[in-house]
Amino acid sequence: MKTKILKRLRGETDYCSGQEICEEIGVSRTAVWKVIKQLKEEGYVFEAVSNKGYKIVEYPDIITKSEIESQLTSDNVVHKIVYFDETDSTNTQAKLGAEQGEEDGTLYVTECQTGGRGRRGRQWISPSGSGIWMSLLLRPQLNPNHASMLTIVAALAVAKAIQKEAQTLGTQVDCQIKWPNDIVVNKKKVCGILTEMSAEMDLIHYVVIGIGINVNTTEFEESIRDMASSLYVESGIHFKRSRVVAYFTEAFTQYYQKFCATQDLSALQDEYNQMLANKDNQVKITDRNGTFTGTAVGMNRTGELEVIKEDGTHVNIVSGEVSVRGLYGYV
Ligand code: BTX
Repeated sequence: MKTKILKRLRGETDYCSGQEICEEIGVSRTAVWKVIKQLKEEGYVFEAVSNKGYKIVEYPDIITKSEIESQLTSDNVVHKIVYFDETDSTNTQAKLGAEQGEEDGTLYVTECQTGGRGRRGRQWISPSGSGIWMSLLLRPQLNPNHASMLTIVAALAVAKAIQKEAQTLGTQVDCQIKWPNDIVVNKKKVCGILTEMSAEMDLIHYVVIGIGINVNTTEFEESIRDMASSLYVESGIHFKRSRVVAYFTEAFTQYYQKFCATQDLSALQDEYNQMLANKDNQVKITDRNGTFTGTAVGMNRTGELEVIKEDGTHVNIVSGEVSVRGLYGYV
């Protein structure tokens, strides 16, 4: 009910009377009044005029269930939000949910993670109040070998969401993707993605795509200060986190549909490569066998990074146990 009332008020530029809301949503005036009281407590600012009704004039920067759900379109891949004020890791919660039968298209979101995880056991620092820490549970009908491409689909959707929110705020952010799935602004990491899967040889039970975005963060721990940043630090503008989440779900829905139609990245490849950091630049590749340098050409339709080595030979780098860096730093 809270989501419905918020959605109704959000869509309105004019005043909306309590009576109208009651009739449209089918609830009592007391119920509407209670929800409006709750919303005020959460930081929504209302203008109320007698005989006209209510209008929201200010939205808080929160990422609660109703704040996000009230912005989702009906054709969205994401149709349910599970919200925590604090949790260990939204990936862990999404996996638990999946094991207990939670549906495809559920997005787990939290204000703060106490055990945020990066890839290969690394830590993801997830303080309260300034970031987006979320995990999308999907049950795709895909060959498990193709699931890692979903990370790329998500990276592209995050980049698009950041650009769209910047546009909404009347600015621009030069957002790039560091292959395969870090989002960078001005060569600094503002987002990381961790995809986990439960599958058999030829059947995916579920995939969890965990996304961490430093949105309005101003302080970074010593250990990541050199390479990490936030959208606020890089643009000087406060981004509305719930809108970034909503834009992400919209972009993800579009890209995911295209990806599922071909089961590869052929329809996304050009857009991805336009945003590829290091494109046509020298990169240093480190894998189990050592390090070599080459020029990054672009991502192919299966998600590999094509690199031309110094001796002119072409190699396709598969994500996983490999690190790609710029010659002089992280990008
Ligand atoms: P990654 O292995 O690429 O990045 C982890 C590395 O990034 C760390 O070792 C550290 O150097 C650096 N780092 C840690 N925290 C941050 C940060 N806040 N900003 C920038 N750099 C940082 C990337 O792994 C995958 C991250 C996924 C995070 C999401 S949040 C929601 C979901 N839940 C969860 O536990 N993980 C995912």
